[in-house]
Amino acid sequence: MFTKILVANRGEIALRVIRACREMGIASVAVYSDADARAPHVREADEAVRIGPAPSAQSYLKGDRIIEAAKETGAQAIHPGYGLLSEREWFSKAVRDAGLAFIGPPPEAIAAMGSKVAARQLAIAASVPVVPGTTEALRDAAEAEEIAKKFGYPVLLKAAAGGGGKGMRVVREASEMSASLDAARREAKNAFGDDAVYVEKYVVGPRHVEIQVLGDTHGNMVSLLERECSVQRRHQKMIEEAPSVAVTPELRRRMGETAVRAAKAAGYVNAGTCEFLLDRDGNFYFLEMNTRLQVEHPVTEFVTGIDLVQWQIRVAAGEALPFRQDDIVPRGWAIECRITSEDPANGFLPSTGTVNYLRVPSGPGVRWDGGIEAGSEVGLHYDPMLAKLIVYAANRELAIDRMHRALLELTIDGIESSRDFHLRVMEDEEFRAGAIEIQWLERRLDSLVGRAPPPGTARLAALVAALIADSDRHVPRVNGSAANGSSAASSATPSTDAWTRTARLEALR
Ligand code: MV4
Repeated sequence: MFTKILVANRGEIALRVIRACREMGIASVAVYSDADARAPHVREADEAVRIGPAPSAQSYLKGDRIIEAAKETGAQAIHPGYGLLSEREWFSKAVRDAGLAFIGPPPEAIAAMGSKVAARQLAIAASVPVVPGTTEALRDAAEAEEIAKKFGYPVLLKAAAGGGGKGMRVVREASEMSASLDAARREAKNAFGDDAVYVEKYVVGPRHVEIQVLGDTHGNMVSLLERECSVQRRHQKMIEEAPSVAVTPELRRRMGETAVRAAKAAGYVNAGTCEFLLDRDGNFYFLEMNTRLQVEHPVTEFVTGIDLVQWQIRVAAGEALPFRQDDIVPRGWAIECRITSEDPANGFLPSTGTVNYLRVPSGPGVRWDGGIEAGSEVGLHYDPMLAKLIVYAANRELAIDRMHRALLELTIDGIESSRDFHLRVMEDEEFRAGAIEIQWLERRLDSLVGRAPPPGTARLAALVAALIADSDRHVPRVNGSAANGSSAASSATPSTDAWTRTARLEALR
């Protein structure tokens, strides 16, 4: 086993990896930019190395500098976390070439899944179901119309070099094809420098369900079951859960086998995730594979009882997985809310400032994976995700109630956050019924963040009522009656001193 690991990341995921190292008796090395000199991950690691100025391009993306830091400190392995260098084929290779272990997949597996079209072709070759369509670049609108006629409208034009939804266009009838193809081509060219576009049948109203896989260097690969990630906005996930209300034991088995087959076809080792669309009839289609540890891995850890980061480390050190597929059974329900420094009431505008007060939820079944503390500066250099709040309970209803309670315990002062938005979702009848799909959040956003009264409504409403009654009592009297004419009602209100009024105002704020 390794005795020292360098963590090539920041924020909550760096802390997550450092915690796993500490539990395993492995020393950890943090790296940091100037903006993070006093960040929690730097303090919690056993050692820390400064790698450059605040911008990621001059610090956390400097792979060579990070590999150098690993050698200087005597680390034998590098954990890349997610984002940043985690899915760069060259970095996985450079780490290996430096004689260090990359705690993630080999460069060949990253390359095999890196291009969406290559992944689609690999899936087809491995009899993994994909959405019906082509993989060849379309020549012109006439060809596109011919193919669309075969599959039936609506169809979806996708950029061959694509990802993140760029260069995607839904085409509902033949008359729209020519203009949509031009638009998709233009967008693809701008985003990827490649205007190749292909066509798929458009899946209407699907869920985004993904399967976690874990493989070792001895040829063992297991499915660690599904996560439901449909609650997303502009391809940014907001809430994830495990298991999925839409997945039966039989579907779980088939999706798991399929994901393992896709991963094996790519020569995959370590933790990875196969993304699927699951349609209303229970058909599933492979979309792509994420060749990293994902943000939402904790929900899988809760329902499987398996520590994914510890197993990533063991697998990278050459250990064989001790569990068989039959051992992996979901137990209970887990939900994760991403706490971001975005203002839901303002179109999710990024918010910056100093966290001057932080109250972190705790109690039964609550896990806080955070990267901030009181005093943290939140700027625009890095991802707006501040923390993840994850809860675990016996079933979905109890998990939602528990998440609601945990969110009520959360206070972040100094910056706007997604906290109130998550409270609203936990109170939402459709969400509680599990009636979610990939368009659900964007369809419901206005009613969730609109002018409706704020969450925790009953208690707040009582406070507002008390305040109004109170202010009535203190309205200057004109001609012996309250200026607003409410003297009869207010005279029944018990008197309240200035200190209590201030406290109530604070609570409201
Ligand atoms: C689709 C689709 C419907 N039909 N393909 C979006 C990003 C890219 N990775 C694949 N995406 C989609 N492909 C067909 N044939 C709908 C989406 C999609 C989506 C997929 C997963 C999670 C969120 C999404 C949000 C919008 C669209």
